[in-house]
Amino acid sequence: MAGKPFDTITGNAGETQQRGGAVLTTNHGIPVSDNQNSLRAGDRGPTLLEDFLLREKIFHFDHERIPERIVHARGSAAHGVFTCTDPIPDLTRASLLSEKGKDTPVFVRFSTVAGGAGSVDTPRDVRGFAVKFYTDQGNWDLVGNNIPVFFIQDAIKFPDLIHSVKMEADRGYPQAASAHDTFWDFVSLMPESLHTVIWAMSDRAIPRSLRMMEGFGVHTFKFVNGKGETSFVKFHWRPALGTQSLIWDESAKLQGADNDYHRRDLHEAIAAGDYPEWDFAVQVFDQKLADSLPYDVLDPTKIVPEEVVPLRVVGRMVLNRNPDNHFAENEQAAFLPSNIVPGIDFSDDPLLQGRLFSYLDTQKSRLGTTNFHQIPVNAPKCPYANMMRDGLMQTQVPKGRANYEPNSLDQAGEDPGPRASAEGFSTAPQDIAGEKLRIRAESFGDHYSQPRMYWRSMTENEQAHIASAFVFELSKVGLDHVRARVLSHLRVIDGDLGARVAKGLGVDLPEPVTPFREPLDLAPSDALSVQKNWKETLKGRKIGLLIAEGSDKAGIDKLTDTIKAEGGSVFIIAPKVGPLKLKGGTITPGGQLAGSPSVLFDAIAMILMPDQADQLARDSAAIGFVMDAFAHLKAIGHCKGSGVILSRAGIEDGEGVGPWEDLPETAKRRYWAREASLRDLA
Ligand code: HDD
Repeated sequence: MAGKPFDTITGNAGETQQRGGAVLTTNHGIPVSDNQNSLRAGDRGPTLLEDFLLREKIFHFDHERIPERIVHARGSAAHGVFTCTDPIPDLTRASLLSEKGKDTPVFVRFSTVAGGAGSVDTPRDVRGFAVKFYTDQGNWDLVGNNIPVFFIQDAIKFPDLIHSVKMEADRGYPQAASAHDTFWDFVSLMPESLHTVIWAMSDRAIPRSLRMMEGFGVHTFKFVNGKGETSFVKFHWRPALGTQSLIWDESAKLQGADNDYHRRDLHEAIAAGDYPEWDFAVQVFDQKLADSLPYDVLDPTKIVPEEVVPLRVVGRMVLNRNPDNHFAENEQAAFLPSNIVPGIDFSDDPLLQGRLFSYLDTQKSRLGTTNFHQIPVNAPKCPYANMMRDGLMQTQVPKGRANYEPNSLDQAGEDPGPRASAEGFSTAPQDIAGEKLRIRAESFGDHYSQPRMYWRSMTENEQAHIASAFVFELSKVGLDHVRARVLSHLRVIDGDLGARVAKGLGVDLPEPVTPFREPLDLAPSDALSVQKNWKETLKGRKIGLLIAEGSDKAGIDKLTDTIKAEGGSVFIIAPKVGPLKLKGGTITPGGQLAGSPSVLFDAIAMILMPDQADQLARDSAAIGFVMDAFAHLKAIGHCKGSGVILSRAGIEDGEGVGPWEDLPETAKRRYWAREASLRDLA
């Protein structure tokens, strides 16, 4: 029997090419008649060099990638708006903080530090928190992290730090992991890193969501008001959903279940209108207070606890728009700590001073041109003009003769071009005297008091997570002397910490190092603990609901509606992904059980008919679903029928495990106390 005619354009029997949308053209606007076939000599002959359509398309594709960022390569981004809620013109003349209700557009990029652009979202790592404020006085980039301190005190050590944490030089692994010899070798020899390291070993380094991270400007900056008076300031972002973290086993399993866990979560939340929000707070203090502290506020390995200098909330940021294009916006975004606006100024923090050079320099090698500021995501939204001209990829067409200054072309009646103004950025005057030296200030010399304060501010469960993270990481260290040197530092931070990590590794505790300064017992700060500040809410939380054929639709609807009413979301999972006949209707599930493990959710529920539950009780995906939820300290809601799955997994009713009707309440928490009975933490 003869088939349909063969289509010489698509190569499909009987299919004609789909047409619609705008006319496809070359990059030079020439309309294209065939985007499926290259130009050949004869229907089976060689391709012709004259095929400019083929060559242009392949040429462009061959050059699609640009160098990824040397650090923070993997990032997720969003647009939004910053609103001033409490103006502080007495402290700063920055216009974005000058008027209540004043809106400033922002672009934010969150990132991991160590992994490449294609690495997973949930390794143990510091997270970047970079905000570009497009203010009416130019762009202010607050390029911070989700941890308020940094590993090193001087920018000259940055390449060494990053080389040590990234893939080892000879073998090219591990990717996106600090658990290897070279990182811990560096740490053990650089005790200034210990404060950031203890944060990185805490649950802060495995955030549940980018929406649930605090952000910090890290360095001490300066505010300058209209009278030229200065004060010190530290910047903080506080997530409206509260700070929430994963636990280690969960984050490791997420690396298999969904490489894009954080990126997807951010994108989906914004697409659903569930806009992520942060309060913007400042800690402002003067030189007198700085002088009274037992550490140096110019040292980026130190925080100023909020019990010492309280936070003042001055604004709110809402992220309300996903990027239209990942490359154009996220990949080409260029953040520069040197982008600062009148009213804000740098401090002498030596790490910050080094950063002021590095970021501008890096953009040239990544984006290839000094005109990277003209890329839409980087361009100011206020007018900008100067005498800088030309360069690769210049897209602006300045008019007139004046491209130098001073000039007197105004006297000839021509446009003389832009001029500096007294309102412009001016550096706050500061007395500086001293010898020219390469030296580390003695006031930067205490590396143990603040890690000790951090350790002592944690809950018991958080301490167990920290000690276990040290055990995990050091268990991957093959060099005994490196491991021993780390332990000799840990016991100075706190005897209990050192002993627990040594015990967890099954090694002897070495002699302590002798610190330059005897550590102080600083007062613990409750604000540092994630668990002590947990927000009991369903907002932003995602419940995985396992159903199967015949499940009760009324129950499913009731649970879904209650959770949604409180700001949570429900994802329906079933053994098969096609439409499902239920008691009382049909539902098309969001995911199949094997591809929707419980690590993807904050809590789970099961509404199943007994025969379906019996069948699932023989399926390892269903057993794994409940076992992991239990092991990850999540709430589990079940119906009578689904009890058989729980008993097969050895799970009994108890705190957080009970009838599905209780789930809207129980799903607001994690059950930390359950953990001691589940795994041997250090
Ligand atoms: Fe950095 C990127 C944050 C110290 C050199 N850094 C980068 C990003 C963040 C941070 C969030 C990603 C920005 C984006 O999303 O595009 N960096 C920090 C913080 C630091 C810090 C909070 C300490 C307080 N960085 C630091 C030092 C140096 C750099 C000391 C070099 C001397 N950082 C860079 C860089 C990057 C960068 C190599 C890579 C890509 C880029 O700048 O644009 O220049």
